[in-house]
Amino acid sequence: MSASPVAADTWWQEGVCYEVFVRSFYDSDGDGIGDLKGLTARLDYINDGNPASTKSLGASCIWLMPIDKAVSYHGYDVTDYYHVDPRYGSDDDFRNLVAEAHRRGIHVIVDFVPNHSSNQNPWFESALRGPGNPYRDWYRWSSTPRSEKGPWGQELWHKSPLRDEYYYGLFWGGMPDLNYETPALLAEMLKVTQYWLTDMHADGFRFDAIPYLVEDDGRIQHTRGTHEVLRKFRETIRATSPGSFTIGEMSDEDPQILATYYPDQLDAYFAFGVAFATVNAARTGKATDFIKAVSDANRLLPAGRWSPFLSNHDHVRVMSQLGGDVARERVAAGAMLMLPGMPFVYYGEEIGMLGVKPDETIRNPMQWSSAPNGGFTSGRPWEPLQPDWRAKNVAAQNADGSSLLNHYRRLIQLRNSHPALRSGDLTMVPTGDTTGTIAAWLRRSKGEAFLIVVNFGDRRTRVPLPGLRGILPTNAVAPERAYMDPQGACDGIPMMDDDSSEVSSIAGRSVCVFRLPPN
Ligand SMILES: [Ca+2]
Repeated sequence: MSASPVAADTWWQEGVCYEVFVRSFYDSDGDGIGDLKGLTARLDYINDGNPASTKSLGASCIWLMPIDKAVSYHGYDVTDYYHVDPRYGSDDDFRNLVAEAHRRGIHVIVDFVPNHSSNQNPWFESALRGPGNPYRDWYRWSSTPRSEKGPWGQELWHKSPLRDEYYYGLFWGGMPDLNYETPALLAEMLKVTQYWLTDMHADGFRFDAIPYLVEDDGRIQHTRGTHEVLRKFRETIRATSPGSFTIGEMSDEDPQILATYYPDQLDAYFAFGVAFATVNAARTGKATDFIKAVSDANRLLPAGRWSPFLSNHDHVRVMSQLGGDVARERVAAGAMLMLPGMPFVYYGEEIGMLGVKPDETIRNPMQWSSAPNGGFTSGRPWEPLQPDWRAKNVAAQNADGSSLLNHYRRLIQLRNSHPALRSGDLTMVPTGDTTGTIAAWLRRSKGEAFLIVVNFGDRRTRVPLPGLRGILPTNAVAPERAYMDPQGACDGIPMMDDDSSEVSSIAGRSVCVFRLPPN
């Protein structure tokens, strides 16, 4: 069982990506704020470059939440799209991070915030002064108050602090929307993406809030103009750096809406519907909605171009959603990491970090060890750590072979080691399960197939697999167990040579992966 190398132009179809909030990952200089040098120092944790390593997570991609110069702590209100925020380091610190990441087989994608800038961006400060000023048309204006409300009931038009007029800002007054109907603005934002690819050596972008790029006659999301702008971004990015990757945040969980963003816009999108269904299945013990969400995505969206995940920086952390129940998170992670597309793991998820809103407390400093401040900083952390850091941290879970962290490592290593699990296609397998707790699917590539059986419920269950023979053309297959969690979860193995194929039984809250050898 040896790892095959990942081809340069398909890396994003085969790897696992790790979402990092730089501010909270590791602080190199003691000011309490995580920084690029700190992240660089901890790259081996993410991937040490050795495919056989059992000590690193094995991710081949990192997504950095915004690192551009910005006003707020989260960085989604950019004041300068061409430079790294000095709180995180210098532009050269970023280039050095990329070089060090590449040495380990890690690609670096950066958050790109195309929908809006900060109201302290010099472009907006100029535009505020009125018609005739540079950048005026890079934002949208109204001479009269307007009462339309946004998707979550918010005000969309904000009073100018300088003049008797209003500007458009979907999220809030501090983040005025950029106006893509102005050709110069579109050209500038395309240039920003080129700059990060060519001068900063980034490998691609996570596009923030893509449904809202262009407003059209009262419609504020999913407009024709938005799709057109996304096409232009991908064309430019592809032409500039053919091996790069773009993934969009389209957070509506309806796969029919997501389908309108293919085939010719960004490379991939986060599968929010699948993510919510996965965590809900682990929480409720019911597999039905998970099976439906995965089947819908598989049917409606292009293969390998939707990314599974459990939660991100906008959601209550998975472990909190699951009431602190490690067995539930283990089964959620097992299901998620055995799906196709590039899965995303949110930093700290792999050790089961807790966190509920407000946003700052789902983005706490990483819990590295039981040293002061969890080993995150030698100074005073920008935000206190979650209270459980002394017991729950990377060092403690390194020392425990059965920890959640080692479960993530083993799952990712298994995935990385097999083309069928990395990039093979997906076929849901109907089971004879009557408890509604079981999901089963096949991942197949040329000459290799895996059967994944997940029990979201809490009881040991018999799993008849009458659907298997109809899917696999062979009569006699002797599968082998490739992974079980927890140990001993699966009794018996699915036999293919009679009508009663079944996994004799599968323990509650467990994941079983069977390898079906080529015949
Ligand atoms: Ca720092």
